[in-house]
Amino acid sequence: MKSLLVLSLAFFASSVLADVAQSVDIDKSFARAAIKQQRNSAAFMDITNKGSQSAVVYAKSPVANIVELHTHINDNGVMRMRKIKQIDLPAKKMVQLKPGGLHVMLLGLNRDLKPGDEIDVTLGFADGSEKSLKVPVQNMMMKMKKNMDGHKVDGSLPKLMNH
Ligand SMILES: [Cu+2]
Repeated sequence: MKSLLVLSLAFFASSVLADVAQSVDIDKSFARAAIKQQRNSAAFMDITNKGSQSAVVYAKSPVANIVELHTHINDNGVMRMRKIKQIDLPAKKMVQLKPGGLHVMLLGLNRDLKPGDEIDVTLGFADGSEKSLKVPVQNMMMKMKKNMDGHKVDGSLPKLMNH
C-alpha cells in the first residue's frame, strides 16, 4: 500500500512539473542563408526562460552534419568563435543568440539554405526535454558585412569553417 502511494506521488509530481521545453519561448529565430560553396551557417533567436535556471545543452538539425553551440570571444580585437558546452538560461530572463554573439552553428550543410526556406532546428535542454523549431532562412549579407570582416577562423575548429 505504501509503495503504491509513493508511486502515485511520483507520477503526480512528474505530471505537474513542466519541462524546460514548455517553459521556454523562442522568438525572432532565423538562419543565415548559405548557397553554393558555403557549407556552414548559423541560427539565431531570442530564448525567454519563464521557468527556473536551465541551459541549452545541444542542438540538432537535419540540414547539417554537425551542430554546435558557439559563442564569440574578443581575442585582442579579433572576434573568434568558440564552441561551448551549453548556453545558460537564467530564470525569468531572455538570452539572445545573435550575429557576433551566441549562436547555433550549422557545420557541413547537406543542402543550400535559400532565403525564404525554413529549416528544422531542435534545441535540447538540461532536463532532457527538447523543443523543435521551424527557423526561417534570411539573407544576411547586408546585416553581416561588418561582422563577417572580423569573423576569423579559430585554429581549433575544422577547416570547413570558412565564413
Ligand atoms: Cu560559430
